[in-house]
Amino acid sequence: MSEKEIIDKMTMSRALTRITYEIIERHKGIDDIVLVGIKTRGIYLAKRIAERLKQLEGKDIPVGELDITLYRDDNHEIKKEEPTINDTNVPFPLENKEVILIDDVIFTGRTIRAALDAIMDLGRPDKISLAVLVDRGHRELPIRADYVGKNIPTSKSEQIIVAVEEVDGHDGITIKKD
Ligand code: 3GP
Ligand code: 5GP
Ligand code: MG
Repeated sequence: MSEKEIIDKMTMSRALTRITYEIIERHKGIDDIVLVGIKTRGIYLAKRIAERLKQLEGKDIPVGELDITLYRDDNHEIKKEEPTINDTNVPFPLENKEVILIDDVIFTGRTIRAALDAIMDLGRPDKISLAVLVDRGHRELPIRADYVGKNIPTSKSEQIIVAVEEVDGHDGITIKKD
């Protein structure tokens, strides 16, 4: 077992700042944008992007939260794990808005598929985009991120540990190998 820090606090901060600039660049104005973070760490990343949008554009962008947990079906010989929606807190209308979903890591894409279902149940936004801090590969669905902090190729057995100050007491990204 080995753990190696691959992204430090400064690099992580710059990646979030770059994503924020990319969001601004791709929109004529950011008035129609809302952010939805995926629990747990996606929510804190969403809040940081909202802070940067405020600093750069002087606008308060709403931040909602989705809690998606793994639904385990262990009754079958083949273990099935599908992410399902546990809790939703998106206290603003989505009509005529562009939703930017924010997660720390994208892996199979199944969490994002579940998140898209949850958003569709809440309303009909004009558009949904996806921002992730890390794309570690291994997609099992035709889902990709529009904004990517870092592409980090991994093996399936490796794990990416995203630490955020608010939860972990420090910022940084570590790769854990068996
Ligand atoms: P997060 O909620 O901040 O995203 O699922 C609980 C935590 O475990 C997640 O934190 C996630 O970072 C981490 N994690 C690491 N690998 C996996 C994985 O393959 N699936 C899931 N669901 N979580 C993982
Ligand atoms: P999915 O496989 O659905 O794309 O990812 C499942 C959930 O687990 C997502 O919220 C994603 O952020 C998280 N996840 C998957 N792999 C990793 C990983 O290696 N590290 C971390 N930190 N989170 C992961
Ligand atoms: Mg996550």
